[in-house]
Amino acid sequence: MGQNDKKKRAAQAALEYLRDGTTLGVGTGTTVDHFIAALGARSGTLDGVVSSSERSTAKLRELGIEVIDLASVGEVDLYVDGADEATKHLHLIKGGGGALTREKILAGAARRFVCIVDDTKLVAQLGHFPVPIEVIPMARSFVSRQILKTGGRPVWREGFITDNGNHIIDIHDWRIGNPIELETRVNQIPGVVTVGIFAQRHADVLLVAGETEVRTIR
Ligand code: A5P
Repeated sequence: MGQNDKKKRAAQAALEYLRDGTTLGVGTGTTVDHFIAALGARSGTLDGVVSSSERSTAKLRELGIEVIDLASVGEVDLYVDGADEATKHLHLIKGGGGALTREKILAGAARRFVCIVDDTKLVAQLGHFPVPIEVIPMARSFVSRQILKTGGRPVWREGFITDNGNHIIDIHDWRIGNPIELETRVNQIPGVVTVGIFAQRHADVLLVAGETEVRTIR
């Protein structure tokens, strides 16, 4: 079974967490695209859908699903999103697609965060996948210099502008022994909007699709 089929399976498994009247947050990425496609028929039973990116909003609207503002509901019952790396402690790296800021807001605003991945993304320690950081454009070089002091190698994602009008720096070569500590440290650098380490607010449930089954890690 290919990676895309596994992504689809993980996405389908997340449907079981939907209830009638759920206010749903929808993440971003190719795994979530499968979730959005599978959502179609179920969307009428939901109370509202909040999106984490312009990309997901467009896909939801294509299916005739209305998208509401987080500001109008304050919280969501359930947030479903993918990840670039995940550990059995439910810590994640996210933001490969550049939507990390709105994703982190939705994760924070969610009563339950269900993360859907294929088994190639399950790792013992985070950091093989470069960690995205969204920065205010004028702070890009300053933040990069601060990151060098932490042992990371910052690479500007040139030409990419986030939905919020900011830039992304991808941090290579970080060995992330303590994700909560590193997330906290990076959050304190002026100019950082969001770091793609999701450890303080980690997933509540991780659905990992393998060759034969979807494993649930809580
Ligand atoms: C988007 O910004 C990311 O956080 C995605 O959730 C993550 O990159 C997973 O993407 P795929 O499902 O496309 O692998």
